[in-house]
Amino acid sequence: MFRFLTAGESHGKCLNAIIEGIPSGFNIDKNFIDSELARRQIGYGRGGRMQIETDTAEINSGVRFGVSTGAPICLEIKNRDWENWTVPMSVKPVDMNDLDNRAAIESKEITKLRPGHADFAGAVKYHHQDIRNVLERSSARETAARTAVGAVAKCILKEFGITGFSHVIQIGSIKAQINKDLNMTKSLAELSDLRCADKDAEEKMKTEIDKAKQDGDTLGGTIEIIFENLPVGLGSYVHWDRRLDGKIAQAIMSIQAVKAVEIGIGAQAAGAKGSDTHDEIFYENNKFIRKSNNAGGIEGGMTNGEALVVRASMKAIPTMKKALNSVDLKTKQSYSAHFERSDTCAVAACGVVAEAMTAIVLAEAFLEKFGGDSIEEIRNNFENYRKLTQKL
Ligand code: EPS
Repeated sequence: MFRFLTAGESHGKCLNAIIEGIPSGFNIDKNFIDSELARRQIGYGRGGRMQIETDTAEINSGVRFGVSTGAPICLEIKNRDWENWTVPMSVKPVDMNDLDNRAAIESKEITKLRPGHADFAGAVKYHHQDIRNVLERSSARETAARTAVGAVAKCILKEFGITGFSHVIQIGSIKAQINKDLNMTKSLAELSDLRCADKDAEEKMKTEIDKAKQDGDTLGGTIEIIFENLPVGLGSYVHWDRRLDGKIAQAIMSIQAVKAVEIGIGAQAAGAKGSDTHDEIFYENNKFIRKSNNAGGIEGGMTNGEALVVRASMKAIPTMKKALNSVDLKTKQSYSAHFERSDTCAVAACGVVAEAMTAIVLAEAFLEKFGGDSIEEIRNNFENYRKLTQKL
């Protein structure tokens, strides 16, 4: 079973991920993982941290000569910024009688709660006096590790022709025109530093980001994630926790700042008639086909062979120069919320992370359906299923 854990703080030494359940024989390409990490760093409106970091993944185990062995894969991404945080983020106890140490730690202490962040509930739950302990792990920096894991998932999927991409369809109040040509959308999104395929909308989005930055404010938005060439029947209708749409929603919702997930026409389906919602079925050239994809590739919690279309909406980042009213955790007095270096808009990056999370769910479902311990075994299972379903 494909599963993973991540560890690491935003300004700690590194981020780690351990992935379990990758069968043997898959090409695990470090350059590809690094290129996915680089894609996550791009995005107009991102903050100063992205100028410090050049994320790359060290593969510490589970891969030999570029190929998975079946053993757990351990990935490590170093935080370059760590060298500026060795004292305030020290793992070992620090001598607080040393005035330099004390000053370094106190300068990074946070007590003014940020509304919208994990600060309040996290400090209460884990009984922290210094909100730094919450921020360090709740930070979206952790998504670098998920992106690396997602890249490994993509290495599995691409062996079977399954590929995916994301593009930004809204930032703040600006909406992009959606082009039905998926190849064109993908190429244009990859060329855009906002990952938006509509050039006119991209310019307007940049203006809106500049304005928000000037005002000390932040912006959210929506991305669309599309995966193609999926076999029919990943996921299942038989139990609530085997439904693939439910798994995708959980995975996407778990990304920092994501507030809504939709599949296909999503919330629009609530207002549409059944006759305008469901994708009619035809049989042409020995194939079941659809002429629309309002379902977004999932019916009854299973892939139906059409492209998987997922949309994720991200709220504006809660770390703002234009700080909101809040309260100091220690003194209980009213203050403006804490501000430290952050992004004005990270929607483009969120798209790359959402691709990674979708790839992880799909790889897990794929390995569950066609499972085996080696690529050869999985290929046989996959081919047998294909032959069997062709006889239908
Ligand atoms: C991020 C790293 C962070 C933030 C951002 C995402 O770096 P730093 O805190 O050092 O500036 O830029 O995190 C948040 C927006 C957040 O709210 O946690 C990254 O690597 O993506």
